[in-house]
Amino acid sequence: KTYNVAILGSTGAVGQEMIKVLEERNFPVKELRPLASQRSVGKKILFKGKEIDVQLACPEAFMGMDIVLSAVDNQWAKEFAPAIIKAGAVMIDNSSAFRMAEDVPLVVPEINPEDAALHKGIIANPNCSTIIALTAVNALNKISPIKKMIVSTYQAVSGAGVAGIQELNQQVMALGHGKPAEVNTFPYQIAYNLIPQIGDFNEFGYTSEEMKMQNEGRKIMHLPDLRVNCTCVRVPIMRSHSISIALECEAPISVEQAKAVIAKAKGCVLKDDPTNRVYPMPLDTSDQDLVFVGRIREDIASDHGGLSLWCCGDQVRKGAATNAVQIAEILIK
Ligand code: 2RA
Repeated sequence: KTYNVAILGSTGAVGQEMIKVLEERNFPVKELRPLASQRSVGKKILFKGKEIDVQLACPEAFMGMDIVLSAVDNQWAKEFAPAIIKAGAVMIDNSSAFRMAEDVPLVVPEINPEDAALHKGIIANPNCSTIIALTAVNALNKISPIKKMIVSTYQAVSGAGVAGIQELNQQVMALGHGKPAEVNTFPYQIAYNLIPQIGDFNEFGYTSEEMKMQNEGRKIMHLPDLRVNCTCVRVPIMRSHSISIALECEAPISVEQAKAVIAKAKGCVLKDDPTNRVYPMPLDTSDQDLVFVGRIREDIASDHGGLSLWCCGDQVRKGAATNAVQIAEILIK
């Protein structure tokens, strides 16, 4: 059986990667319909060696589609969701618009694939840093439910799309030639800098990005009492997010056991031999789908047998496009 698949936001960083991943994973596509805003209409995308015209994203554009991979912002996701459902397609949405909605499953295929079947027309793709962090700790959660995580994220500029990537490139080039850096996408210059703000702050001093780790983690892992203290930082890295995690489970897990289960965990690669300088680094995880995990050690500040670890994963792929295509693969099984 083959399927008609629309890519909503087909010219953005994630939309382009979705098309690439569909081809790489040989997803059974009958018709690929790349959709975008007016300014991109007429552009061509390449799929399986054929050039396909980008069409205007409008309600009628979803007619005849079986699956819509959506890589647009919250406003457009909300705008088009009714038409997508009315057309009888399933929307796999990368925005945060529907992630916490009661009747919308939030799915990381390695963690809670069974939730996908509960959809009522929309399945939400979790936030990129949530996907990467939870994929890394999933094997530990299976041994003993995670109670608490202290997380720091080091998020690539690709999280802000093509504009973020272009901004870092422009700044590095300009500054290298004694010219001024242009600052548009991020609050401050990102080249040679770290910005401890992604999203808006709430009344407790946490950003919307930081609250996602707890809110989405609770839903994906079915841990309603999970507590997460997250600090999200934008770093001058192109594509991979890096994440530091200190966690406590209901029962202590030894470092040896943690390494053994993570080495076999779906979606993970254990890169943990620090005395030989073997540990995850963002340059190593770009352009592939696995989450590299290392620096696994006892948390010496924990009174409850906690562990610390470090992980890296490609934000555009496993953090967005590949996770969405994996959800589509669950749907057609
Ligand atoms: C970011 N997670 O990194 C957000 C959206 N991709 O900017």
